[in-house]
Amino acid sequence: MLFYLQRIQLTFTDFDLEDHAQCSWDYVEVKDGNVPTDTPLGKFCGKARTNVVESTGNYLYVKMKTDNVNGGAGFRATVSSIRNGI
Ligand SMILES: [Ca+2]
Repeated sequence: MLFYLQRIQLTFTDFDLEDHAQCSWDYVEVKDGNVPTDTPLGKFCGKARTNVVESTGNYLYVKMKTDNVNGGAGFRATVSSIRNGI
C-alpha cells in the first residue's frame, strides 16, 4: 500500500528483450506518473540490465511493448516504496 508522501522505486533484476539502438521494437517504458504523457524516466531494451527507476510521486507508469518477431525471456522487477523526505 502506498501513502500520499511515498515514492516508488522500480528495480529491474532480470532483463532480456530484443535489442535495438533506439529500442524501437520491444521495450519497457517507465514514466513519472500514471498516464502515458507523463515525464519519461527511461526506455529499456536489450539484455542483462540492472536499473533502478524512481518516481517523484506515488504513481509510476510502466508499459511493455513487443512486436511479433524476435523476442527474449522478458523482464523481472521489484517494486518498493520510499518515504519522501520524512
Ligand atoms: Ca520483437
